Amino acid sequence: MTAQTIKSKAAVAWAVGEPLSMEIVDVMPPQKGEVRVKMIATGVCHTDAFTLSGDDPEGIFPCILGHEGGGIVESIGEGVTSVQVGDHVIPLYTPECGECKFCKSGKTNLCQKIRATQGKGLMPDGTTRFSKDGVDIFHYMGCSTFSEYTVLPEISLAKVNPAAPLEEVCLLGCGVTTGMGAVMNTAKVEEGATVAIFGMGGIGLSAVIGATMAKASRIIVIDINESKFELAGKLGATDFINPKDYDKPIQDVIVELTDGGVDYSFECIGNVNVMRSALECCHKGWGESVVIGVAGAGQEISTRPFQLVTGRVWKGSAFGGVKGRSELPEYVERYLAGEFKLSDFITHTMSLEQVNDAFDLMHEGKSIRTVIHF
Ligand code: NAD
Ligand code: AHE
Ligand code: ZN
Ligand code: ZN
Repeated sequence: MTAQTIKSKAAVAWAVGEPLSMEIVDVMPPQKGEVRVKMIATGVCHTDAFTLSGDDPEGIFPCILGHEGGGIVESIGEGVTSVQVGDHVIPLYTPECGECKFCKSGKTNLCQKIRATQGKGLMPDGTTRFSKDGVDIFHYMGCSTFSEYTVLPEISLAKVNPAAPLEEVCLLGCGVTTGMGAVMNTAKVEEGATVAIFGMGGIGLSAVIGATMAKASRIIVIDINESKFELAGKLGATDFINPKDYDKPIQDVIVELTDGGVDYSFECIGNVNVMRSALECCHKGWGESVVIGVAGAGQEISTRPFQLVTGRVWKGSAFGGVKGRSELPEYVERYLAGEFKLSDFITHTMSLEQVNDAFDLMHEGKSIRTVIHF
C-alpha cells in the first residue's frame, strides 16, 4: 500500500531562543530513497540546545530539533532496499553512502553525499517533508527526532539488532558513540596512556568509558560542576579537578600532576578557552588533543604555534569518527554483550510534551541525558 501523509506529534522550534511548541504536524510519505520512521525514544543532546540558542551558523527555523533517536521503520520510499518496514533503526546525522569521495577515502566518517541539503534543513531533493497548516518546517541535522514520525534518507539509517531497547540505544545515535569513538577511533588511546577529559556531560562521560576500555593508566576529569564526578569515578576516572579550586591556568595544574602533561586530552564542552587548555595540558613531543565540543558562531581557537612546533597535535572528531551504517550496529552488539552500560547516563525520562524541561535540566547541570519516550 502506498504511504500517505500522516499527522504526527512534534516539538517545533518556531524561532531562536523560544521554547519548543507541541504541534500536530503533517509528515509526507517517504520519497525515492527515503524512509519514514516511527520514533520510539530520543535523547536530548547539548547540540540541540546550541542550535536553539542561535549560536549555530546552520540553525534554520522553524525546524524540528533532535538527533539522538531510536525508532522503527514505518514505510519506505521507492528504491529503498537496505531496510524494511519493522526494522529497528538509529538515525544518523553523519550518513554513510559508501560511494562519495569521503566514504571511499577510508580516512573519514564524514560522508558528504547529502551534507549540503542537510545543512539547509532539507531532504536531498531540496524540499522538506514536514509542514503545519501549509507552512514548511525544516529538518534538523537530517534527523528531527523530536517528532513521533520523521523522514530520513536511507543512507542516514543504521539498522540495529531489534533485541536492543531503543529507549537506551538511542544514546548511541550521538553522545555515547561520540565520546567512546573519539577515544578509541580518533585518538586511538593505547594501554597505559594518560588522559584528560574536559566536561563531564554525556560526551565526556562516554569518553571516560572509552578510556577505561582502552586501559588508560590515568583518567583525569575536569568539570566546574562537581556533582558530575561521582558517575565519572564509577566509569573509571582516577583524578577529579574543579578548575575553580585553582588560581592558575588549569593546564599548568595538569602538567604538574602528570610529569609534563598527558598523552591525550579531549574537550567535551564547546568552550574555546578550554580547548586551548586541553591542548596545552598535553605532553611536549607527542600529546594529542581532540576537540569534540561545538563552539558558537564566530568563535575561534588560539594557542602559541610553538605548542604545535614542539610536537603537540590538535585534531577534532565528529560522531567519534564512527561510520554509522557499517560500524554503529557493532556498538549496539557490544552494548548487548554487556561491555558498557547506557542506563547510567539516563538521569531523566519524560514525554515529548515535557521536552522544554529537559533543556532546563541540561542548562541547570542537573541531567546527564534526558530520554524522551514517545
Ligand atoms: P553537557 O551540557 O551535558 O555537558 C557539558 C559539561 O561541561 C557539563 O558537565 C558542564 O558542567 C561542563 N562545563 C561547562 N563549562 C565548563 C568549564 N569552563 N570547565 C569545565 N567544565 C565545564 O553537554 P554534552 O551533551 O555532553 O555535549 C558536550 C559538547 O559536545 C557540546 O558542545 C556538544 O554540542 C558537543 N557535541 C559534539 C559532538 C561531535 O560529534 N563533535 C557530538 C555531540 C555533542
Ligand atoms: N552546524 C555547526 C556545527 C555543528 C557540529 O559541529 N556538529 C557536529 C555534530 S554535534 C552532534 O551533537 C558534527 O558532526 N559536525 C560535522 C558536520 O558535518 O556537521 C556549524 O558550526 O555550522
Ligand atoms: Zn549530539
Ligand atoms: Zn558518502
